[in-house]
Amino acid sequence: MFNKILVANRGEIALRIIRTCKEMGIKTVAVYSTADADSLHVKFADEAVCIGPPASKESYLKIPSLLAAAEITNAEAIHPGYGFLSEKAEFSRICAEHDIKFIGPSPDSIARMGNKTMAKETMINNNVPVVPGSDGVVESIEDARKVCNDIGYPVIIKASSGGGGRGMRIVHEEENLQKSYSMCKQEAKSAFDDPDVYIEKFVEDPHHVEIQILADQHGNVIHLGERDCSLQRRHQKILEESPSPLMTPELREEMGQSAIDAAKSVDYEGAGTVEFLVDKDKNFYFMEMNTRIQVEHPVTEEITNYDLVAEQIKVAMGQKLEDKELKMRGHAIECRINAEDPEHNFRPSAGTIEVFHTPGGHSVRVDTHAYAGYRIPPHYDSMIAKLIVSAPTREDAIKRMRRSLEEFIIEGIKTTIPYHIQLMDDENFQKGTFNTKYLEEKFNFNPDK
Ligand code: MV4
Repeated sequence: MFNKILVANRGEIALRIIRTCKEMGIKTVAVYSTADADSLHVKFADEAVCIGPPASKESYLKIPSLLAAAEITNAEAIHPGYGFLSEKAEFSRICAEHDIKFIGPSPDSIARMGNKTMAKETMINNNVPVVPGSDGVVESIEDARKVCNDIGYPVIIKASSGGGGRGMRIVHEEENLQKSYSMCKQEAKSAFDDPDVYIEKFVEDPHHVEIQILADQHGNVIHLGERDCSLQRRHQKILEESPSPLMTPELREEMGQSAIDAAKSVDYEGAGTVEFLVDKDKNFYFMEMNTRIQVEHPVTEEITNYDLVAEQIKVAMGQKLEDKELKMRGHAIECRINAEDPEHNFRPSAGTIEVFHTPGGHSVRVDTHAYAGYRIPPHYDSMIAKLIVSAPTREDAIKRMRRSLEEFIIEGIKTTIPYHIQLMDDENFQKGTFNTKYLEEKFNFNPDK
């Protein structure tokens, strides 16, 4: 058993991790930048170490400061949360070199999934379905032309070191290929310091369905069903749910097995998510694997009864996963509450929260680091709370979410709560007929409602 874990993160996820540690009898060390001195994760941890100024690069991303904090507090393990250093192979490696257990996969697993062309090749070799496209990196415009003529337009060019929607370009006709190819390479070089790109057939109007997996150090991998994350804006997820409205038991079985195969192919350890696109005929294709705990993990927790952070810690300590049948009960939905103004194109809304009344009642969960009087620092992302509800059916979960959103009173800043309320009332959302295009191209938020 670990005696003490350092949480290398901030905000709601730091608090989320600290809560599970407390329940497991593990001491916690929080780290914080000077901008987060009044944050709840600092208050609720057993110890806290200031690691630098507000800028992430000089605090939450600064590996030497995090290791120094772990060493002076005698922490045996580091939980990276999501974002920041959670998917940096180098951080996983340096932790290992200092005899600190990184709660997550090995540097090698992270690196093999982080490079998208390498990941795709690994999937092909392990019979995980992928979108037809180039055989690895496209080295020249002549190569690009040949690939595109073979697979047909439209195509999508993606940066090998990209991911999460960064560094992609859609090309509808050959006329635009040369320009898009060279621009994509240039952008990839400046954004990721890696000009490599690859090409895929562009899947029109896809659904985003991801499978949660858990892997122990003994080669056992299980899946915990899916989350539908199709409701996004500018590659930011807005709402996630489980099960997916499009899922069938047969498709879940197939996608679950593919996700397990994906994890096994890189000797994965810990919690991970395998992201798939699903097309209108319910064909599914591997997109990428996220080698961290994700923001939306609570929807899986609420319907499977697993504490995913506890599972991460247990497998990191070398425990074996129990091989029991997956039970998914009911339906869970998560709305991300951001400090943004939906009436003004979601511009960030900084400032002090004056009133903060959280909803409650049956099967309502609020994961947040915010409170009345909390000043939102402008240096980090805008998510201030996650509202998660569950109910026996999707219809009931939508009703519960709507009433919980109305109970959630935040004053002093603008939030995305009004946007979510209108989404709950939307017919297509209620019917489950939406894909990744829906929020940006079809759904209309009415500020006057
Ligand atoms: C695609 C695609 C269509 N065809 N690949 C965006 C995030 C990254 N994980 C993969 N992404 C996409 N890859 C092919 N071959 C469309 C997207 C995409 C998308 C995917 C999931 C959720 C929202 C999206 C929004 C725009 C594009």
